[in-house]
Amino acid sequence: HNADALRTDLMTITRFVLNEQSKHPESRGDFSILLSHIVLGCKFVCSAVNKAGLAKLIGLAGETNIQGEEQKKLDVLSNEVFVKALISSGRTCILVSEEEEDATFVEPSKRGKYCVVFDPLDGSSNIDCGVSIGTIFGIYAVKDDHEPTIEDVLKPGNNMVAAGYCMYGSSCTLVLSTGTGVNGFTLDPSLGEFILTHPDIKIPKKGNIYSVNEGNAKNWDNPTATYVEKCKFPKDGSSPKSLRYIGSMVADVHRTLLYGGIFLYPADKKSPNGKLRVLYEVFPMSFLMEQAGGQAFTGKERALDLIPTKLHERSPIFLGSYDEVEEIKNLYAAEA
Ligand code: AHM
Ligand code: MG
Repeated sequence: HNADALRTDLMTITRFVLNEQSKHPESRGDFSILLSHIVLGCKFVCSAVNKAGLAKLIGLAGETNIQGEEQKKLDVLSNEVFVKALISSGRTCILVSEEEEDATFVEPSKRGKYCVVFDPLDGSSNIDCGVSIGTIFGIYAVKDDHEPTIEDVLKPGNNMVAAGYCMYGSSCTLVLSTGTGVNGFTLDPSLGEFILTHPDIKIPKKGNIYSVNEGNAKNWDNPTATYVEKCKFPKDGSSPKSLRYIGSMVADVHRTLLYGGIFLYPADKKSPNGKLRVLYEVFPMSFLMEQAGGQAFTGKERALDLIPTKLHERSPIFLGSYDEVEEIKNLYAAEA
């Protein structure tokens, strides 16, 4: 591409998805409409996150909102925005949010064929110090030959038709896959539009960065401990890897996707299923990794093959560059 053409012929996320959908003659634009509502939610949360530091200041000055309520917590606010945006799209039937115990079944008059699983604001422990946080989402298509039930969402990640995340960082970046590769869009605040900035993202086959909460090391299982030890003290003469851990999954996965390496939240003796949630953390990120040429493994199986039995189920996860995850898989295989 020549830079000038890009500057005047903007590939917005809407245009991009409409282009993709036009390759499927049966498509009636439902997905594009759903996505535009997700994008609206992301823009709202981005703006709220940017003002989060100031909201404190306003709070100190004794200001409350029109209803006289106290400032809502950002994760609660983000959840409300996404739920409302998704229902009003008229394209959803079931919603599963990290913020809500139960699934939401959309009333028949507003119902559509998609089920959306999401974590509206992941990494919220990072909000108060201004570190990057994000929204994660996955989308399933539900057959319309029956009344939607919880079983419609307890499906392997492999069944997802799309997945993505939006990172509220030094810039606001939305990374999306509809099952034909991965593309990244950056919000141009002056236009209020996400513009294609990272076409066809491929994760490097190998990587020099590992990303894990090493504070849990004393409780790790053997394969995890062996792998991390090898990152630090390689025996084959190669250089040790660098450690990067933000503690915000979207930011850690985003870096892994762009620079290569591995992100792991393994099982440990205290949390035998790790920490991260299958439906709206593990699955969408695993979907993106595979679509970018990487791998995602649970310690037992390919992450996208896992069949969840509960909405908020957790699973250990190892995801990233093909070769790094392959090494982990071999270590677990040797253990078995
Ligand atoms: P949250 O959903 O409560 O925000 O927790 C999820 C976050 C992820 O973003 C991150 O990868 C992980 O928790 C970090 O956990 P830890 O602090 O145990 O390292
Ligand atoms: Mg979360």
